[in-house]
Amino acid sequence: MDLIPAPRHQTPYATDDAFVLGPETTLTATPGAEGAARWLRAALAGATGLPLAPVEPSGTDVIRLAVDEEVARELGPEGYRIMAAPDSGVHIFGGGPAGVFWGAQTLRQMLGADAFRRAPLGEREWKVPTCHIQDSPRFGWRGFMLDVARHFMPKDIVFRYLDLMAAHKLNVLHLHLTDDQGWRVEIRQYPRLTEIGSWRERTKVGLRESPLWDERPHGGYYTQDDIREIVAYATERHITVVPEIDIPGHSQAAIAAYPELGNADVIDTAALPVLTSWGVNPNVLAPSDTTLRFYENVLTELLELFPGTFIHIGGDECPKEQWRESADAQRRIKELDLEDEDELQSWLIRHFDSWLAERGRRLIGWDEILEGGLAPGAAVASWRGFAGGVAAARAGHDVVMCPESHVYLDWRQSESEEEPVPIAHARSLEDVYRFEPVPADLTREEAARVIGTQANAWTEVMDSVRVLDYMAFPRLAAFAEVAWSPLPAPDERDWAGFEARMRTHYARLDALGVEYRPPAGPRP
Ligand code: TNX
Repeated sequence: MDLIPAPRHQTPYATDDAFVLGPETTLTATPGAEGAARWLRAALAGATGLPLAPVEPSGTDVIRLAVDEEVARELGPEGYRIMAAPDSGVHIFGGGPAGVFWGAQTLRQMLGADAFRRAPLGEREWKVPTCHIQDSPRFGWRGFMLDVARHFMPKDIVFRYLDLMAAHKLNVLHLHLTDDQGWRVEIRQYPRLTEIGSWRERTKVGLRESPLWDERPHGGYYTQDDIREIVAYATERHITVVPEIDIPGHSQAAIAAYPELGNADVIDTAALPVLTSWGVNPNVLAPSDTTLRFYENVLTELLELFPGTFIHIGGDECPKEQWRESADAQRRIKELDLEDEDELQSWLIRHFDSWLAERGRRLIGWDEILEGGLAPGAAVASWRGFAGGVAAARAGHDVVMCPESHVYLDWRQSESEEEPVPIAHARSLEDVYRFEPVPADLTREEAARVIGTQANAWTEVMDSVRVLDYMAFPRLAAFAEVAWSPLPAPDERDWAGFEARMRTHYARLDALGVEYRPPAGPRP
């Protein structure tokens, strides 16, 4: 069956002794399992052409979906159990609605690669091998970050990736919505954020010496209704969408729209365009009351759109030169009795930490938010290696491990010159498969602070879904197994076994039309 991610327990299976789906097969769901049943019926109706009617089951020609208390106790809300046999049908018991849904995803994989197509190929036999599966995730946060700021990804790409995430049992979509090069979400109170901030003049696709030019302006944004639609689509798939509004660095698109947000006593902020180059940018937000009120208002609108607990406020790569030169910023440091500019950034982050906490939400930020003192309720996304995450876990903070060294999907996949323009060094599929999110030197208690892991797709070098597919897959499949399955230590992982299962998985990705990097390299 070659399931990916691998389930916790799976009995040997028999394809010659299988439950066969037919025109009479019914699909039933008890309360709590209807959502998964709706998804499964729609997903399989495309490929199989079978009605899978939701009528009361008669006999054993049935797929039953149910929420089950015993499974909840033993495997948690995301856990599930599948029992399949020709004489009893298929049973999917989930610990909660999410567990039933992940079980339904597993069932689709059990049916074979053609179950991933959108329309039937003709007569086919749809077999569910006789077996018993028991499964539950290792981490609660199994994330994928999509940078829609550097290159805007229209919402159909987001829906596509939500489907791909669900197929791999990933459950957090982190949308990087703002950066120097673009602002991608409608804010009613500040229309210039999208009127001005969502478009830029032509930019280089790639870094420094790259000869590639994208000879046209680039832009786009999501309306608030688009966001509601994305969040609803994600929710149906048990995926939480975490929005990121990056402050106080990576904010030039916002300053281009509202120059009063920048350090106007240091530079002419009114002359700043939406940035057309990449990298770390000195033009950062002023640490002023104007900035605080502005972002409180932005976040107020975002809280209406994104119901999840966590709001990401960035915090990465904020050069402090302008704050050092700004009389206003220096006055603020004195007033607040702070040591330096790092503490000033920390003060800004703390402000939003308590602002969010008062509204029942939690702040998450990149590991730079540790510098100058971590806000009390903050969770940390550790990207510059593991050290930030380790320090945060030791200080009792929740951590999402996403070190660039292992899970940055904009890094090349081999040293071959023929790889598409990448950001940095080679990180192969095997490197990702051997990624261990919890450093061995953490105590049990500290390790429990690592609430999950995330793979990040920064899109400076990805200007289309084709390049995104190539960079994300197959590595995202290996990452999903790291996030979901209880794998042994990196050196003991069964890489050959994973590669063998991937052969079946490539056929699934082919059926879905994913343009993954071929295992033989850029030119197979
Ligand atoms: C660093 S990761 C950044 C991003 C870039 C990325 C490229 C992080 C928090 N900041 O702005 O896109 O490197 O790999």
